[in-house]
Amino acid sequence: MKKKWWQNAVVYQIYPRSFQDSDGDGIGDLKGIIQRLDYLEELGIDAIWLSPVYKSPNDDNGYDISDYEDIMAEFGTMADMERLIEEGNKRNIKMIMDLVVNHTSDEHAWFVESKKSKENEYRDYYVWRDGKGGEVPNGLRSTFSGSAWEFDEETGQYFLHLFSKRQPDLNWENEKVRQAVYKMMNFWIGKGVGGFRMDVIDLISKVPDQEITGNGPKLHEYLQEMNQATFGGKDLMTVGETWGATPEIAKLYSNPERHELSMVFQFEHVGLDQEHGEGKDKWDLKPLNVAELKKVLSKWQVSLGNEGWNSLFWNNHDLPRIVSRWGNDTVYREQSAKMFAILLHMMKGTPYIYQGEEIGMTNYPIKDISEAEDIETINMYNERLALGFSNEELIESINAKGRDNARTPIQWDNSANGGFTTGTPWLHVNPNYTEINVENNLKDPRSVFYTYKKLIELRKKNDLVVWGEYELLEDTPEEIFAYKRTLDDETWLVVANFSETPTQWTLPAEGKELIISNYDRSDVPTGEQILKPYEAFVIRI
Ligand code: TEU
Repeated sequence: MKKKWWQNAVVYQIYPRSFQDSDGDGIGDLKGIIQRLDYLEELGIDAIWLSPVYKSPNDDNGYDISDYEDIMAEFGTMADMERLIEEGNKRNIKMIMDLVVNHTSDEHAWFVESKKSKENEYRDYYVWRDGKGGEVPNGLRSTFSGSAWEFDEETGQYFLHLFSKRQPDLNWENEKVRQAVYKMMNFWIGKGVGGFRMDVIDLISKVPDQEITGNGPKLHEYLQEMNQATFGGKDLMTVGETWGATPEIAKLYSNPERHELSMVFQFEHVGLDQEHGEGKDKWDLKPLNVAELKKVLSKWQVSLGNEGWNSLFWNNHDLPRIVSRWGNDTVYREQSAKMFAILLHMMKGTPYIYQGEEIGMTNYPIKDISEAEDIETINMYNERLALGFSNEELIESINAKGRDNARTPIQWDNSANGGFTTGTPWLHVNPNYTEINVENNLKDPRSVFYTYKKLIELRKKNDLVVWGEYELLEDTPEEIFAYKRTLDDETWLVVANFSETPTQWTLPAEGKELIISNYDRSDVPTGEQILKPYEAFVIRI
């Protein structure tokens, strides 16, 4: 495989609304991001995945775009955006744009036209169907609750929306839609961006009448067409969000010979703490089984081989904070946060850090639904309440899985609102900002931040981290997650105690050098060990 810049890169995701406010309106903005670029340079990242910054009525915080070639007024102007790209490039930080093209906002000019009449030249930009016997066309459901079909009084037809009813799905069958998207992508490429993160890209080819929405028949054809028309041959990075990917499907996207994407986000590990089956989804909680996690992550590590590339992540703006989810966000917060960092960043693939993860930020538990901002959460709450679920169990699910958990403002220092804004923040700031914040992390050489920084450095300095073979050690106590990375004649052993009880284990080889650890250790671990709560280390063996 020909080596690419993004194969030894580390990407940092910014959710602009919650990153840094520069003008006191309580909403993060582009100038705020520019102010913090030096901090990100200090961390050592190579690229920023910027959640959507385009013009949007914010029904889904920017994932409902009304103009792809304009900037959301709350975030700034196109001139600010150009400066952000330039200031990033000066620091070798590329801007990866969020490409949300499965749907637009209902305020996008295309949809405004499309709604006007059945004969309108933009009618076919979206998916319109007649009802069946006065009912919706079929049983397709929206991810944000309820039917995926919405009736339009004026023209007497239903339009498809796999997300909110203010996010109508584009009709990718229409060649004009595809060409308009490619033109817009080239507009951004012309501005010097480093690539694209493609929102729910596995949904773009669908056969709505057969209720096929994911992994549709023309998906890969469209991606090859897009590649040719836009970023192909341009050394840009692309990552597709693909909830429905298996390793075999991931190879279709990311095998360089197929000329589609650099890599995809797969979500198999993300689903391990939910019940599966009819009517069940992420809100139906189940405890994580560590053995399953080891199996799933290891499967992805080995199965892509040279025919694809992995992305590595615990967190994003849709997922709860990992330290609260599968670690311990009170007594062992720092230890478990560092354990997750070590486990993930020593794997093969491109790691993604979600803003605040690098300082060990935690979930924000709400007491009442009135505190929720996220449309997915609010719709689910109303739907399930009507179905007879209790308020208590719904709040429990929301606190475990709700998207607001990851969206609380970044805690920069211990001044009011964690230094995020001088105004009223759009979403509650976690009160633990007085303790957990960037300033405290930067002052303390033992902080979570410096573990991330060191892990990034290790990746830059050691080909083994980027290219080494991965091998899971099967013969361990269940809560010990241990794997080897090997390149040529060098082998590193990564060991993590995925539990808050001390666990005994005898290392399978002699430790020769301690590479990194999350407890202060002056020795090189070797022989029998009693691993402390969430203890993790990497040794050369
Ligand atoms: O997410 C896709 C998606 O399916 C999520 O809604 C996901 O299922 C859910 O949050 C997990 O519970 C992408 C974006 O990342 C998300 O923020 C958007 O809301 C969504 O697409 C629609 O654009």
